[in-house]
Amino acid sequence: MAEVNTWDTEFEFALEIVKKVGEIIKNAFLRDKVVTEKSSATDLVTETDQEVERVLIKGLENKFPNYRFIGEESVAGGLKCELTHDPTWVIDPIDGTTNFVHSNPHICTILAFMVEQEVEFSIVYNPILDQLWTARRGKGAFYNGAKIQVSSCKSLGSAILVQEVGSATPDRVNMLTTNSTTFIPRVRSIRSYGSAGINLVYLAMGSVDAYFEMGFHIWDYAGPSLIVREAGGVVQDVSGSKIDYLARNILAASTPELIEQIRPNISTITMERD
Ligand code: LIP
Repeated sequence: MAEVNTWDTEFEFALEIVKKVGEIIKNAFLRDKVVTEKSSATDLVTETDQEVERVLIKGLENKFPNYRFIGEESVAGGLKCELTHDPTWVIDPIDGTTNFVHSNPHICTILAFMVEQEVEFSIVYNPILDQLWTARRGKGAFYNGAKIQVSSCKSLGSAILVQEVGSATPDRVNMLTTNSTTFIPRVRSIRSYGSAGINLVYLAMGSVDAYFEMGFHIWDYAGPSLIVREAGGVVQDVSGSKIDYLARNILAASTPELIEQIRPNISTITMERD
């Protein structure tokens, strides 16, 4: 029988390089940033995002010359977002760029490794607070080396739900307003950390109980969704189907009971696929 590849070398190397680029982010964190608007004034990129992505791609490419890349800033620069069955690094150099611009520490680098369109392992690192979350398929989820698990929350009335403004297009603002009207009276409270990666790893470690978002991209949610799953959480498409990494949406919760109380009440928008 053929031996199953556990991608140990890739995982160890990825951990090292994510920590290394954390130094670049840390050094720039309290300084003035060079900021450019991408699709709108609520969709930003800094020179540090671009530098971190360049350093990650160069380092990973030197070590593993045959693997493909999907990187947030490379796609913003005009490259196609193409997910094939080949081994692929999926990169968000700084998730929570608006937080970074404002020197707000809820940021992270997200690095996912996908093979056959499934996430094999995932690394989420907040270099400012030195917080590291990792998961490998079938091997559990970890925060700074300790195994983590989602909360046991089953009732919406006892749940903390995460909602994000994201890039505030008129249709997203409408959707958020409708969903706020629906959910604020039904949940214990709402949080918004400004980074999809942080939202999902907080869910994985039981700090919040549920989260849904529409309009973001594969680099924001593919990697961290494995961490939620490996921590025992449920991750699916907002329509209730299997998660689709190019469909730009996610519904994640600590228990199936919560998912069932949330999904039928979500107001959705139609989006172009990645
Ligand atoms: C952002 C997020 C945020 C989400 C935005 C956006 P960026 O990523 O993680 O939580 O709401 O849609 O994608 O641009 O900071 O890497």
